[in-house]
Amino acid sequence: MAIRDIIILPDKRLRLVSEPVTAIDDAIRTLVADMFETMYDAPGIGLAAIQVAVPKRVVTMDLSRKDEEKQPRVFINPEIVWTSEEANLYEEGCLSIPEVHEDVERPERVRVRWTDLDGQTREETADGLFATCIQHEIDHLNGVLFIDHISRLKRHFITKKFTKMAARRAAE
Ligand code: GNR
Ligand code: NI
Repeated sequence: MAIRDIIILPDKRLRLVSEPVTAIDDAIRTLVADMFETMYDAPGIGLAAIQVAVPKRVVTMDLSRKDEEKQPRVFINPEIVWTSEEANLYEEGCLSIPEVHEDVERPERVRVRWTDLDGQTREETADGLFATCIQHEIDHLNGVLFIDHISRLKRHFITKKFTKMAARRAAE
């Protein structure tokens, strides 16, 4: 297993639409193991494969708290098959946009269908943090970031700040 580098804004790869997984092979199992190691190290509660520069539809998640037992979950080719009418505001962050936190409005509950590591199709209705996180991660698989859901003005200044920081790093 290995901790992989997390790509950050304005890396254009974050805008790729990830490809479906067609076979759960050793490459996918290694990717998932590395994603967990990377996610726990960060630390984060979710991670999409594109954040470690792999454009495949794979998500890892663990919503357990520090004082609880770990609850690692893997979502392969996840899809939202239903969303509630009611919306919810949640302050989101993203490992690819470090130190930025903004309120995002999303459907409060979603029904999610995915494939697990054994190749089984699963379905569950998510609410609370699970609903927020799975929508955030599925957005990543489609090249969408949480800043796309906030005001243009805020998005503009966040993007500008990260573009400037990248230019400064490149000039060193
Ligand atoms: O670690 C993370 N925390 C978080 C908090 C609120 C809403 C979404 C998230 S996901 C984020 C990790 C991440 O960037 N996943 O893509
Ligand atoms: Ni994210």
